Amino acid sequence: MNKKHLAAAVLAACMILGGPVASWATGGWRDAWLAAYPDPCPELVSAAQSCVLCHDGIPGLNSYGDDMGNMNFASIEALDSDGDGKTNGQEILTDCTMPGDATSVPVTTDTWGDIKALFR
Ligand SMILES: [Ca+2]
Repeated sequence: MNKKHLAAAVLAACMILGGPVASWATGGWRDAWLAAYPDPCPELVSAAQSCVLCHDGIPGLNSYGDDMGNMNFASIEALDSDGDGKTNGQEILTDCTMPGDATSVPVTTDTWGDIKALFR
């Protein structure tokens, strides 16, 4: 099995197993991210649980994952990791878009903050 096949197999296992990967080293990052952002939109929770929030392959990181030097996620909220003009904080906290994917755009003109405000 070459590296490409191994990476694909690990990514598939991560996406299929979801919960059990919590015991992996990278599961600690996912859990820390979910603890730091306890109320993100469901799409970002799903992305975190399936590893694609920070990875574009295993062990490859996307631009947001590359910017994570530590688990202080707030310290990279002001950055625009994917270069789409929106800060990571804006993408996570209001737009519900992927901070490591410049092609990820809001599905509605309402922000996640607007939607949450409807239920306050
Ligand atoms: Ca961005």
